[in-house]
Amino acid sequence: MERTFIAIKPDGVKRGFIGKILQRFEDKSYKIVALKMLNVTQEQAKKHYAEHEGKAFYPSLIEYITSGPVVAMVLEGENVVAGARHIMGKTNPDEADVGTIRGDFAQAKEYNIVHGSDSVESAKREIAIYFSEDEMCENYKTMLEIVMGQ
Ligand code: IDP
Ligand code: MG
Repeated sequence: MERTFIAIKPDGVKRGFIGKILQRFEDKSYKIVALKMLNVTQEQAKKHYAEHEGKAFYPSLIEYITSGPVVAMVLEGENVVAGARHIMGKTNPDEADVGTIRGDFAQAKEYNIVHGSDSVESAKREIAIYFSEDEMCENYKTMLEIVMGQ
């Protein structure tokens, strides 16, 4: 089963959207396999956003993601990487559809309130930056798994 890494960014936490954002993913019946609140360190931020190093927005991106606590999670489900990004909406909230998290709750690309891995490979890499193996809680069944007999 596919896994992805999601983070509610500091603006999402400060604006009080933890519950609403979690609800969107729970509504889709993705399984929450790990969940925690943490202050992202400089080291974690630089690893996470290594692909953007050198770009004009990189310094402010590192400042933004380390500006307050984030809520980090690992979600599991069928095609969850693409599905979660669909629920999040486009990077630029101006272009994100209404009904998506960014479309509904964000205005600017710089403050787009949520992160989601863009591929299965990125997900593996990002999960390892924020979680250890013993923080994974997969040994329970969601209602969907029970209904599907999984
Ligand atoms: P993604 O978060 O949708 O995968 P990426 O292109 O990977 O988008 O960019 C990572 C993050 O960097 C974005 O979520 C956003 O916070 C920030 N970002 C991306 N492009 C810009 C930009 O042009 N200006 C300012 N910030 C940006
Ligand atoms: Mg990205």
